[in-house]
Amino acid sequence: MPTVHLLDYVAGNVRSLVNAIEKVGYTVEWVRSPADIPAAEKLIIPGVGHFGHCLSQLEKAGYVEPIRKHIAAGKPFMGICVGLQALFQGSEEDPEVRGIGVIPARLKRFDDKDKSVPHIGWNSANTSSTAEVTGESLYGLRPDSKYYYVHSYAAPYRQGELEKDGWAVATARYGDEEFIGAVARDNVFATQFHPEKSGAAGLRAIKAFLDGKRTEKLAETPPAAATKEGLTRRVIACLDVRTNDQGDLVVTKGDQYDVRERDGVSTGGAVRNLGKPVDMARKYYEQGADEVTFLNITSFRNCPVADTPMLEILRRTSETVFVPLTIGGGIRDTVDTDGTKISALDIATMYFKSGADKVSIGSDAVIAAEEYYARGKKLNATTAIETISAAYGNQAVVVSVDPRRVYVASPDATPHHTIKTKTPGPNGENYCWYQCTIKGGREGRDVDVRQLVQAVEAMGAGEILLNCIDKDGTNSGFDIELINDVKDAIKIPVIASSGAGNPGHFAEVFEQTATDAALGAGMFHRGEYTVKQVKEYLQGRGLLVRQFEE
Ligand code: 1PR
Repeated sequence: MPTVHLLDYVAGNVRSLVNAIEKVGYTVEWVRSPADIPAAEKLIIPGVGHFGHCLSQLEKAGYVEPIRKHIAAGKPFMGICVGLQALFQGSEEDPEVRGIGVIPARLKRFDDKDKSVPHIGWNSANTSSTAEVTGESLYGLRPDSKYYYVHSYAAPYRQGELEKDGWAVATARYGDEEFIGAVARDNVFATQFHPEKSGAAGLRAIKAFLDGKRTEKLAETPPAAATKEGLTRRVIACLDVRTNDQGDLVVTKGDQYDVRERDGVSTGGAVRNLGKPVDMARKYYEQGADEVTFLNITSFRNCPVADTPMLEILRRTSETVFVPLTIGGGIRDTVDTDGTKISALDIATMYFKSGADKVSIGSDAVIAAEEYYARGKKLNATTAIETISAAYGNQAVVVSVDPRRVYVASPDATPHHTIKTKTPGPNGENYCWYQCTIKGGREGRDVDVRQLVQAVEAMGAGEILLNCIDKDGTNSGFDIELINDVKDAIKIPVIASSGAGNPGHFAEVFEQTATDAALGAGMFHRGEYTVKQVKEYLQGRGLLVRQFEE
C-alpha cells in the first residue's frame, strides 16, 4: 500500500486520522524526529488544541525548518486544524508565537457576543468562488457538503486577499463571520475542519489529497449562496453502556436514570439490554448522526483501568465511524486495582489514544465546582477539567450535568437561582431550581446548574451536555426552561439532552432555545425513529441539517 508520513507531535486523537487514511487505501509512517521529514514524500500535520502550544512544540523539536523545506521542495503537504493554522504568520491565541508563515495573514478569535465559542459542528467548505470560475472542486470539497469543525480561532476571509497570491480558498460562515475553511496552492492543502471526522465528505478530501487529485469536475454548477450561515443543527446519538447481570457490555437506557426493567416478574428487574455498543454506534453513523456519545454508566469495578472495555469499544468504533466520538463516565483521579494512582488526565489520554475526540466529565465536575466556590471562585489548575483542557484543548472537554428539579413556593425559599416554571410542582409550586447530582443522580449536592456551568466554563470546559433527570426517558420532550436558563448563563456550546420522544421534540428545542445541539437515546434505541427521520423532519421545518453522504 502507498504510504503517507504523519507527524506525531501533539496530544489528541490521531487514531481516527490513521483509520481514515487506511480506509482510503494508504498506510501511515510516523515522523518521530525532524530527520524523518526529508524521506517523506507526502506529509500530513494534524493538530488540535492551542496554537501557541503546538507551534512551540514544533519549533522546540526542530520541525519548523524541515517542514518549510518539504513545502518549498514542492512535495505534497497537508495541514489539519492547528496544522492549517500553523501555515499562517500567527494567531491572537498566542501573539508571541510565530507560525510557519507560508500564508501572510493571522488568526483571530470568533466574536462570542451573539454566538457560542468554540465553533463546534458541521459547516461548509465552500469553494463556489473557485468552482464558479472553473467548474471544478478543490480536493473533492463540494459546496453542498458539510465538514466537522471545532475551534475558537479562525482566519477571517477577505475576498481576493489570498487569491491574489495564487491560493484557492474554501470558506465557511459562522454567524456574521466568514472564515477560511480550507486553502490550497500548488503542493499545499490545509483544512480548518477535521476531514477524518467529516464522514464520507472528509474521507473524499483525504483521498483526493493522497491521490494527488487537486481538482475534480463538478457534476453541476454549485449554488451561488456561498456566504450563507453554514452551521447545521447537530443531532447526537447517545449510548449509555454498562455491564448487565451476565457480565456482558450492553447499551441500556433508563427512565429517570433507572435502567432496570420495571415489570420485575417476567424480567426479574434485569438491566435493559438494547443492543451492542459498537454495532449501534455504526448504525447511527449510517443514519446520519453528527456525533456519537458513549456514557459508561458503571465504572467496571475490579477491572484495571488499562483493560476497561470502553477502550476496546472506542478502538473498534473509530475504525468505521468517522464522526466525533465522546466518552464519559469515570473520568476522575482514581486508584487502580493494583494500588497505583491514576490521574484523570491519564484516563483521558487512554481514551483519546483509543479514538475519542472528547471526554465527558460528570460527578467530578460537580465536586470541582463546589471547591471552586469554596475558594472564592479561584482556579487551582489541578482539576480534571483544567488538566485535560490544558493538555488537549477546551474543545476536548465536555461537562455532563445531571440536574433534577427542586420545587419551591417562591424564589426566597432557597439561596439558589430559581426560574418561574410553566410546569408547577406537586404542591402547585411555581418556581424551581435545578440541583446538580453526582453518581448517576444518586446524590444531590448543594450546587445549582447555573453555578455549575459557570464554574466549569471558567475552568476551561468546552461544551456542556445538559441532561435532566426529570425528563430522562419520559419521551415528553426536552426541558426547554432549563436549556434557556443555561444558555443564558454561558458562552460555550450546549447539547440539550433528556426527554426526546419524536422528531418534533428536536424541532421544538432548536426553535425555542438557542441550543447548539440536541441528543437522543431511547427513541433511537427502541427503533421508534431513526436519526435520518429526525433530520428530514428538521429540514422540513426549514432548519439546516447535514445530509448523510455515502
Ligand atoms: O459521573 O463522570 O462518572 O459520569 C457518569 C455519566 O454517566 C454521566 O454523564 C451521567 O450523565 C451518566 N449516567 C450515570 N447514570 C446514568 C443512568 O442512566 N443511570 N446516564 C447515566 C445518563 C443520560 C443521557 C441520556 C439522555 C437521553 N443518561 O445520556 O442518554 O437523558 O435519554 P432519552 O433521550 O432517552 O430521554 P461520571
